[in-house]
Amino acid sequence: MGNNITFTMIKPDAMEKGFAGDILSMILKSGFRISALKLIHLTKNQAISFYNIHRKKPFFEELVTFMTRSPIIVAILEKNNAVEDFRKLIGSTNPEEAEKGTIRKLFATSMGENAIHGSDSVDNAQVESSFFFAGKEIF
Ligand code: 3AN
Repeated sequence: MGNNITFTMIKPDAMEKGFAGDILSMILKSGFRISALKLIHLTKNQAISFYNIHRKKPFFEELVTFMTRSPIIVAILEKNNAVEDFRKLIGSTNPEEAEKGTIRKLFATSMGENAIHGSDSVDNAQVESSFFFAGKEIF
């Protein structure tokens, strides 16, 4: 699949505020195709494992608590240059620095509660997609 897919999560803050529909609409209007999608409530172990690279960071515990707070939407998105284009669409990690019109500018509130995840590399897009989806769940 090369650089044609990215992985996303609509995070607890955005889900709780009812932004999922608007966010999915923006994603589709930006030319991404949804090739897998489901609603899940992350367990603590899943969150720890998914964010393993951040385990030494001071915000790690806060991140795990936040990500397990409410059900989230996880999805695989397909488009040419998906990883880079999706990072542009979601905006900077810090919503205050996110560009106008990006998902985080519109829907995120802070560095921690920043509404949405997007894979940061082509390799991670594959790893993260496989973390949540079996081959038969990807269309
Ligand atoms: P991004 O999601 O933009 O790739 P990363 O990979 O630096 O950002 O961070 C992963 C997640 O960790 C972020 N989405 C955010 O939820 C959380 N995070 C990052 N920095 C902070 C921070 N300073 N305080 C609280 N949470 C943070």
